[in-house]
Amino acid sequence: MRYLLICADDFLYLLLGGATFSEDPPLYLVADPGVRARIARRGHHALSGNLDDPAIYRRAFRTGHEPALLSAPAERLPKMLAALRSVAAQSPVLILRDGDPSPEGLPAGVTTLPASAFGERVIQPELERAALRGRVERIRQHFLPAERVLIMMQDDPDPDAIASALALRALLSRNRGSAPIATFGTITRPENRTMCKILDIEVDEIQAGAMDEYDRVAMVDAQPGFFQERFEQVDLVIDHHPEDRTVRALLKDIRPTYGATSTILTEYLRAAEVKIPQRLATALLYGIKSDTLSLERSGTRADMEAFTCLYTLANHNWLRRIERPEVPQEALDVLAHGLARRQIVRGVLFSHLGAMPYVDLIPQFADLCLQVKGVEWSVISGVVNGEAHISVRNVGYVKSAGEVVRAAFGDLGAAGGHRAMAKAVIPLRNWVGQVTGESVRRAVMKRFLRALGWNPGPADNERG
Ligand SMILES: [Mn+2]
Repeated sequence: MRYLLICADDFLYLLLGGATFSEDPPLYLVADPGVRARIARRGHHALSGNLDDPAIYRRAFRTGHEPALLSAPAERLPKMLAALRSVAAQSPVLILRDGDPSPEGLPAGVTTLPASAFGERVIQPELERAALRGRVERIRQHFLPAERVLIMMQDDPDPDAIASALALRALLSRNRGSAPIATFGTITRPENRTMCKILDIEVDEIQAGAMDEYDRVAMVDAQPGFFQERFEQVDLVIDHHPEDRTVRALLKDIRPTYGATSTILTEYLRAAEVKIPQRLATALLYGIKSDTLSLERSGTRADMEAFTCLYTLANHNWLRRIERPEVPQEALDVLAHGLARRQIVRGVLFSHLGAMPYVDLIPQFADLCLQVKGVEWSVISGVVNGEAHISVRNVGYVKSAGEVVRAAFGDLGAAGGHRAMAKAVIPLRNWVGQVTGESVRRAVMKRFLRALGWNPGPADNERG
């Protein structure tokens, strides 16, 4: 279907620069024969004539359903529209209008687009991209002469840090040998280790002294002040945590409003037009997903845009394997036991899985149990390597899971989380009294219900 572009002078032609819109080349309708000739000389289609007269529209419309874009001063619009409508009553019409408020009395089927939309939707993002390109260029120039670059992450790197480090290395066109990704700590969380394994990412565990071997040090998803080790000065900091005022970095980009550092790096790669391979896209997408709980927590517009771009580039099979680790068959027996012994008290589903080797299973089971009809909270506990792990989920419109878990278990060990998910990890030696599977189960229930403000009575106990 061909588009009709209607404007007395060559404004639309200059603005659109020969845009094609659809398979059929567009047709320009202008008032001035000289403008028509100029457009035609450049190989585009144009008609000229009186734009207030139906005659020109009779020549232009083939079906009467062609979309028309119209640009004219407000006072001239009604006549032009009337002439157009007399020929094509059904044509969708878009009016590009100047700064004046929307003209009144426009007939039905007419949509308006303010000229300022070009500024906001086209020019401004491009200016931002140009600024980002400049920033990327400065970073590249600074790192260019270095023989060895160190990319540092926090002590127990999370997916956002790992993905950001990988992206920075790609941005600097370096490899593992010339720019290792490192931490002073170690990756502890199983899903983060799975991420590195599936995406083939090597993270080096180094000592503070090893930093002397590098010509340049960059830091992602962290700032020098977050470390126990002292940094004289680092070359680059890219982060989204609140800024530590003492940051000493030659170059820094700290954006606390962003949900993930991976979003900043995705913007860099796009601005610099670096191809994002599948492995890197999957890492960055997972980085954003895990830091923002799939955009549910502190995800901004920027995070969503990066997410959308990465979503089409990522390998979703790898992502699924990282996010949903395989369940060993023996674990099914643990689950079966837990399901059979579940207790539901006032919408809270409790299940204690006892001593078991699969720490991942506890949060997975907590997710599953929240789907049970009538359940608003799921509280799943298990004992792994001498520690009680408690995973809590809720439906989101009740008390904050993080606060309740802190109130219930904060005096015994690490406890905390967010609105809808939280966890506690408690060394068994911290439980008062004799520790048996049964006592952990009962203590979890009692403490949790008390933190919710309920005192469990026998009448509340029901087998779900
Ligand atoms: Mn982060």
